[in-house]
Amino acid sequence: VYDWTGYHTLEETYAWLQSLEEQFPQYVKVVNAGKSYEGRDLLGVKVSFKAGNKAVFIEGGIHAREWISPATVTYLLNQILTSKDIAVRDMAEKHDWYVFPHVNPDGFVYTHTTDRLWRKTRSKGVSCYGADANRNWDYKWMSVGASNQECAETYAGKSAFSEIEMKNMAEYIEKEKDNIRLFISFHSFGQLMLFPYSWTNDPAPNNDDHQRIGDAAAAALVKRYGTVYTVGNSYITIYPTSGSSDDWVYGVLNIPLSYTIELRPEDSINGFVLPSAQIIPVGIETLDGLVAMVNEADSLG
Ligand code: 0X9
Ligand code: ZN
Repeated sequence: VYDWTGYHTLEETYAWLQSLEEQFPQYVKVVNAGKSYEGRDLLGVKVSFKAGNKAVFIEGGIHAREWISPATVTYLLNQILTSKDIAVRDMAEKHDWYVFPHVNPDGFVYTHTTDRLWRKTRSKGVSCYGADANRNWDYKWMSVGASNQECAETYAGKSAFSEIEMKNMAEYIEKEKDNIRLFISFHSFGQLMLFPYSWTNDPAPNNDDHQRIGDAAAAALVKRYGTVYTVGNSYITIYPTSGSSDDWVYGVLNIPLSYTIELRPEDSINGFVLPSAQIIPVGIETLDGLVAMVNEADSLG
């Protein structure tokens, strides 16, 4: 059975997504945003308990080695579908959910077969493979915090949306954008809740809303096990970047709330390899944060 006591392969998670559609045919639809460079599907699910809800879009796995991201994303999805907790049920059923655990499937498979610490996509270049999928989106592309060197870890790609996975995800999100109020991209690590902009230090128009909603989420999350998150705009709180998915959905699609959440650990010699015993605690505390984030966002109207 599919559970959260260990990390899963792409195949296992995709099979689990398919099984959800069979288990909850009235609420869950498997959706496919297209193919990856190596021909894998970009699978997600759309969850809708009733018509007329605004949606939350959850992106996972854009960086291949950050295994706690897809693990947490699937944990949250499972809770949205099965939790009996009143606050979770209320949040779940008042929103539609788009959940894509693996937007960089080729990279993820490569972390299982060959190099556990692979970050990028797997498109073939002249001397190296892959681009940083979180530098490849078509908004302020290559303006700051990205590299034009093919072999660099933050290589932005030959051009904006050169990576087929990001082009396909962007087209999918754009198609659904009128429905989407909140976008969340899960990464690791650092225990941060980041919001736009990341390409400039100028505050985004709704900086204070982003800060307040992020603070509410961090305050709820810390109560569970004492895990401290720092909340702030991306440019200052982590470092300047451009061409990231969160800035694109905010800056180009005008989706009003957009976060990048850097999960556990806070700091470590090898922070991308989080012991699997932490998947469930991370899931539990992150669900607390999500409930508070969504409630606070809803109170904005
Ligand atoms: O560099 C990144 O893409 C993120 N850090 S990671 O260690 N997971 O690679 C930080 C992204 C910060 N920028 C935005 N949120 N746009
Ligand atoms: Zn990342």
